[in-house]
Amino acid sequence: MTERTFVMLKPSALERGLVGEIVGRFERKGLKLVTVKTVAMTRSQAEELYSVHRGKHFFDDLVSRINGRKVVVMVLEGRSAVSVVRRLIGATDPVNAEPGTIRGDLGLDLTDNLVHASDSEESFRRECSIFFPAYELG
Ligand code: 3AN
Repeated sequence: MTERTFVMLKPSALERGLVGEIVGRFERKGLKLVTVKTVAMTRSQAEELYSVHRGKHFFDDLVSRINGRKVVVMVLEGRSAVSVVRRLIGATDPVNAEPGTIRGDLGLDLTDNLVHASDSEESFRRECSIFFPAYELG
């Protein structure tokens, strides 16, 4: 089923010059870029994006490490895009991420693990609306 998913490249992906490498992997897999932009993350956007983790021990660190920094946000489209992107990204902790995945090949830090991607259709709708007004989604 063709679906859409939301992806955010974390600040380290921009700082390390890995945007092309990561977006290239999504494109080579066959996913289509619906829209993409760079934004300076606000605290309220970060808190909303990570709202499911509020109360966890790493929540404050997660938000403060991204607040005010530049990220790339995008919407990708394709067959089973939500699960396909999650598999391309790999396990949350790059130590456990399989070689061949983005986190497995390109990162080591747990909090700053390069990429965020929606884990369900419901998360996609909520996360996408934090960064994109409907008219930008075509
Ligand atoms: P994923 O990004 O693989 O969906 P989630 O949703 O469990 O993983 O976690 C969201 C983000 O929170 C992760 N990308 C990572 O930056 C951070 N995170 C998750 N678990 C931990 C942890 N145990 N310690 C520090 N940061 C964590």
